[in-house]
Amino acid sequence: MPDLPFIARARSFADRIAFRTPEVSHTYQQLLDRSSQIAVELLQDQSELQEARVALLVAPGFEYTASQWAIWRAGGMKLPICLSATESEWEYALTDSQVGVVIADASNAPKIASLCQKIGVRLVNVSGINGNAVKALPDIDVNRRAMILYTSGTTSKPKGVVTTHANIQAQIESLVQAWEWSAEDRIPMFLPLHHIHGIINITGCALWSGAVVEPFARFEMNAILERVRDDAYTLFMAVPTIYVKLIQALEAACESDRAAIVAGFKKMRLMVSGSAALPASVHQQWTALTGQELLERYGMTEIGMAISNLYRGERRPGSVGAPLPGVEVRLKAENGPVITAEDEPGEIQVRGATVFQAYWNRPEATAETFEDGWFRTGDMAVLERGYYRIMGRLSVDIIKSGGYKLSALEIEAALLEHPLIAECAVIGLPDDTWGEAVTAAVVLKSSTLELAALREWCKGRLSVYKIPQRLKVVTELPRNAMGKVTKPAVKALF
Ligand code: MCA
Ligand code: AMP
Repeated sequence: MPDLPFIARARSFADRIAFRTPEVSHTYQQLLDRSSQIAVELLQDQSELQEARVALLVAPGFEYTASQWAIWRAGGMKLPICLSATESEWEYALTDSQVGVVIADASNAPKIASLCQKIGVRLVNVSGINGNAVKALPDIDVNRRAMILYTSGTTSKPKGVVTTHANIQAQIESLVQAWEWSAEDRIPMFLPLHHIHGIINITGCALWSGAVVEPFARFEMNAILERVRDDAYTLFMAVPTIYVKLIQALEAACESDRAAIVAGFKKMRLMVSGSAALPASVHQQWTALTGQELLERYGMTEIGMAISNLYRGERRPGSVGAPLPGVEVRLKAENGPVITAEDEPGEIQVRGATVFQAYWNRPEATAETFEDGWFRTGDMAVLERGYYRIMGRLSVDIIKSGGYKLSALEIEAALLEHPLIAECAVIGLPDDTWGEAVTAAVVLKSSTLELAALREWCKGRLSVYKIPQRLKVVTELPRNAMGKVTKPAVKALF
């Protein structure tokens, strides 16, 4: 059987640079060699991992991707976990997916060592692997399961989204075609690598194309802007919050700095925004500042990217564009017909090779989310002059903040552990920087509760982006006749 396609492609780019940092560059050949070395360590005396789950807690860059490729080449399923998550969030993902091995780098291994010991999982410190790879690696079919990504939804705890190698390849090929990726491209990678924006749209497409990735540990604005000034990039992909922060930075910069940075942005061949709604005003401000027309696109963990404005064609502020190559999109009225007319809102439903296989160990949830073979996104949209415009979500319990999808129910469950909180309702309120701000209305058992104290208490219990930004103490939560909290009425309290 031939190599997995991404490996075969990497061989064809062997001498090209895959990753570049200020200190060191690594070629595609080095990526192949290192991944084979790590794969041998993962395999030990097994001939292949047979879809065993291997979690990845490695900083973005060469070692992260070498580890990812190692898992795949050894026949495992990759479970990337959030570097800044709390221990209980890690424990949930590791136990729910029945992970057998955690790969961590030297700086992260100590942080997860005691958890690995507690739940009986093998911890591999990737930084310590330096043997020569001598073992033949197994043949892996593209229809094998490759990845689990945990995504928040309408249930309190996140669900594991399972994709095959074929799904991942379809997601990458669609974007490579639509946005005309080539081996001449150079892109910064500063988004977290436990979500598809970073994994598929940036790193996956770049390495499929033979392009150069410059990894950053996080959104290190000053370092990234230095490289923009150097004309280091042809492409740039980010969430709306980052464009808001860049606009603020450019407006605050002195004339000469601003001119130098703007010149770098101007030269790029494409700048993309996604993961959350890009306000038309931000789109227009960015064009006014840099001359670049952002290309907005729409996607979801379960389906990769589905809809995009055109690379060569109209980029309409406030719209997400038309279906991407290989992706079928329809709008459907709830319990009603498929909508074929323009200007009539409906739920976005998606079909195609890009669509995930199942939620990990949740057959009912998987079945519920498909209708006649179409994946139900839970997002409402309307078709206007050939382009889709997102109108909102069907569930009030899903919050998008800084590009992260959060479950209000998960945050409520955590807040109810607070000794003073008797009841609570969590909502997302519009926020100019974060898209939505996590906001809590609480009924107390006694005493008072300040936002600062609540935020302090949440640290270590919830990831930073889940911690409420706004708080209101109320004597009772608004409820309907059935006694259920009405979230629109909760929003009206603020
Ligand atoms: C952090 N802070 C926040 C939030 N996050 N405040 C309000 N709301 C938030 N969501 C606060 C911190 O507590 C801290 O406060 C301060 O902001 C700086 O935190 P830090 O984490 O350092 O911020 P940052 O580095 O500037 O991060 C902002 C970010 C990051 C770069 C936008 O959130 C990010 O990388 N988001 C992207 C997530 C992503 O990739 N999503 C794609 C999912 P203090 O200073 O007081 O301590 S995939 C997806 O959605 C689909 C498939 C798709 O379509 O792509
Ligand atoms: P995730 O679960 O993190 O994959 O987030 C997917 C969700 O992000 C989608 O269901 C949408 O609600 C939202 N989303 C992604 N891109 C856009 C966009 N361009 N405009 C509005 N919402 C978006």
